[in-house]
Amino acid sequence: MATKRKVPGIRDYDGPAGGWGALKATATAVREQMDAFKAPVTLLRTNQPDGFDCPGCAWPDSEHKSTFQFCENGAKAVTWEATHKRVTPEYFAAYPVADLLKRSDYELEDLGRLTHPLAYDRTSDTFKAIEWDAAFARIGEILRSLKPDDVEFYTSGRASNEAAYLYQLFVRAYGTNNFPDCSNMCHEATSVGLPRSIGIGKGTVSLEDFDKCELIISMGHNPGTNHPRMMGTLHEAARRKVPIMVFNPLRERALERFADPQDMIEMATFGSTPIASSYFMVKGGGDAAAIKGIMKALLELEKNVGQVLDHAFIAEHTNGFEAMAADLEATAWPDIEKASGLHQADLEMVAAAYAKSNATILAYGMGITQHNEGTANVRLICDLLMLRGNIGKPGAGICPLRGHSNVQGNRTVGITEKPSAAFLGKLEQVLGFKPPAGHGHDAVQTAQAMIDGTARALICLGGNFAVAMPDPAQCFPAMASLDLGVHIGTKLNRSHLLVSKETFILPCLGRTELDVQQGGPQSVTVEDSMSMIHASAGKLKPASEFLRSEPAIVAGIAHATLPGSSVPWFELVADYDRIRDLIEKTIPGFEDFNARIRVPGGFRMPLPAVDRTWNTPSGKAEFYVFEGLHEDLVVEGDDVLRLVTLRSHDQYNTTIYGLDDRYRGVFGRRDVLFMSQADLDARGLEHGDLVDIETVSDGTPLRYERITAIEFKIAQGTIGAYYPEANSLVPLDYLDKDSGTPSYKSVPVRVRRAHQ
Ligand SMILES: Nc1nc2c(c(=O)[nH]1)N[C@H]1C(S)=C(S)[C@@H](COP(=O)(O)OP(=O)(O)OC[C@H]3O[C@@H](n4cnc5c(=O)[nH]c(N)nc54)[C@H](O)[C@@H]3O)O[C@H]1N2
Ligand SMILES: Nc1nc2c(c(=O)[nH]1)N[C@H]1C(S)=C(S)[C@@H](COP(=O)(O)OP(=O)(O)OC[C@H]3O[C@@H](n4cnc5c(=O)[nH]c(N)nc54)[C@H](O)[C@@H]3O)O[C@H]1N2
Ligand SMILES: [Mo]
Repeated sequence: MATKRKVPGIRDYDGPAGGWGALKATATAVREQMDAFKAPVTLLRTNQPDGFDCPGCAWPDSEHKSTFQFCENGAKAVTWEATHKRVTPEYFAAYPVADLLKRSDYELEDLGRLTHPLAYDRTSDTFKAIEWDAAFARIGEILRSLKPDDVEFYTSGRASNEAAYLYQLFVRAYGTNNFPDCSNMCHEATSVGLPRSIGIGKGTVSLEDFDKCELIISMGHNPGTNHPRMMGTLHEAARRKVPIMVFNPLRERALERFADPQDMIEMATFGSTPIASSYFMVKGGGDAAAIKGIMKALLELEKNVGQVLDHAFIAEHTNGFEAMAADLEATAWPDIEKASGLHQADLEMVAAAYAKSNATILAYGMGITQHNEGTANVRLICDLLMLRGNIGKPGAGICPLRGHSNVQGNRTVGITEKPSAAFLGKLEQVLGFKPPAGHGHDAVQTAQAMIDGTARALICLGGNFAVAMPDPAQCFPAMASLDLGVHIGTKLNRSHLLVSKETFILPCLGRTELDVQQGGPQSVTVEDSMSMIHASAGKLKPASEFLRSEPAIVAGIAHATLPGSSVPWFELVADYDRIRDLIEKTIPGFEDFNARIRVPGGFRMPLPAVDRTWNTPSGKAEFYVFEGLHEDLVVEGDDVLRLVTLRSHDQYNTTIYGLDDRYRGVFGRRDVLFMSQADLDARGLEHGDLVDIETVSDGTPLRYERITAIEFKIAQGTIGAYYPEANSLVPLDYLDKDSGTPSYKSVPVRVRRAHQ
């Protein structure tokens, strides 16, 4: 083979993930963002019993009280928030919005922490400082003039339980259930699929289960980057010789080999540990076929060898086995192989390992949920686990890897566009107002209402709504057509700058900062991916004396919007124990809330499925029949490829910390398209060629032009590009109909050499 052409910024990455490279990257993050003497103390407070919850990911800690768990990307999240950089009113005076809009997402956030409440001034095209009370009064005035159902209330999953609860209370007292949230773009398929199968929309495993499991199957997630503390757990399991079987179209280095920075010997000897025992480069969107293949092989094993299925579990605890088995029987192996891109023998090998394991965990992420059939995918995973009784058994279970650090908690405390009648009844009983009963908008419906012109205002508790959503060509202008935009945030981002008729940026305290209210220093609570609730208390001096806490800002808006409200907004904010008392009174599972969060480590929310109690209409766990093999719209044509959009190692969703993606060998740039050698060859392309991408669909095609194709170990037929840049290729109506989750991982596209 000819030697590979040199492409600027693209190198092979030969080392393991983690190790000294991770320590070096942490040091760089500290050096660029923080005062060197403050950083060690801050980082050591992360995930300590009296410290703050890491704003990075939602992976739990061993009892939340172990010694500091090193995590490069957690350190980046912390230093990014605790940075010494500030973006002040003087800066805003000097740079009009038109100018700021020319900056990259990275440059915008790197301006530093917001320091003052700001209001947009159209005459000068700049943001100007405004008094808090004046901002609240004007926001309240506009909200009172609008129909509640014409206002959208977005939540990004960083908000604490206390902030989120108060926010939903305000929004429901105001009169709508329009609660688009980041969950709608993320694990909504989990929240919809799991209750149908096992009666609760949350994962069933705990950290202790990882100590007892005999097999781990990992599908569609990239923990080395997105849940780095999970790598410690996988590393331990691998050392216990637990087989780890990975399904991922890309070769992700951390899933292949990892050096644990906590492991002195490994660090001192430059050693590393292989993670995946087998790595299956499934096609993007091929997991459903792969799971059906594994289950088919399992049923064949049962027939030929016997004692493979957990018959007692199936008989006592489930419904629908026969129909599912009949569907598998009718599914042909050649079709499974074609749709998954994997060989029958490989899937049989997985089935054999699965049959041998007495306790299996299946962990998954966005590679499963962000497809047209994301909800069905989640249900197929339940099917697979249920065949061997792997739910409600020590060492076994389903492990959805949540995104934002408190996205699960936000849902628990009422951020949902589809509230239950029981919850609304409780709110009415305890708070004395009648909340609206109809379903509100989710994220895509919100964007659609903005585009149609029916939505008139967007209020955002965190996040970067327009940039996170598909199809910026439609979503960006829709922001500008609103009467009102309000953004509660820590750092400036593009959504703030897509100004509406009136726009306010309200700067809030971050997780790391000391939050003092009338009743003294406050702590908040969060819920991790394993349903553990614990307290989080920031200690740093706030980035500016003008910042307010999220609950205080919500209370300010609520008070100004609803003058006659029966809810004592300011009293609640004076002492967050009072918000927690209300949570306890209105949401099951929070008994003795204030007492229990004062115990280090916190407590676990009830998970009936763990005790094999199934809160489904039938009272049993439900097998599901996934019709056919395709997770996504089938588009004919030999030259059609599947685009998956991905996070780099140096980003947190729309927050870009830097331009490297070390483990994939990309440095100083993000304008690359990962392609297999075979797909390059088929188009007469070479590593490093400039290409154009175009969607294949009935409507007008979406385009991404002049991106550099690079050769990568990725399944043939699947290509990958970075999010959010590649959102220009995701159609807004291309989604999972059951959950409304955009199919960010399965866009049918064509790739051609770029026009010169
Ligand atoms: N540092 C950091 N941490 C984060 C985030 C971050 O951006 N940065 N984001 C947070 C959030 S909100 C979330 S939701 C999580 C996201 O965490 P992940 O779920 O890991 O998200 P992605 O990076 O989108 O990557 C998904 C993985 O799925 C693979 N994949 C893509 N399509 C398919 C498919 O069809 N099948 C299979 N089997 N695999 C596929 C990709 O190759 C990639 O390895 O991480 C959270 N933590
Ligand atoms: N193409 C494509 N698109 C995707 C995805 C994908 O995989 N591919 N993933 C989707 C997923 S899983 C998600 S979760 C969404 C993410 O969507 P969002 O949650 O909306 O986006 P973030 O980038 O996490 O939001 C970053 C902003 O949050 C604010 N912020 C940070 N910390 C705080 C805080 O403590 N309080 C407040 N109030 N604000 C704060 C800052 O102003 C920062 O600019 O994107 C989705 N979009
Ligand atoms: Mo997410």
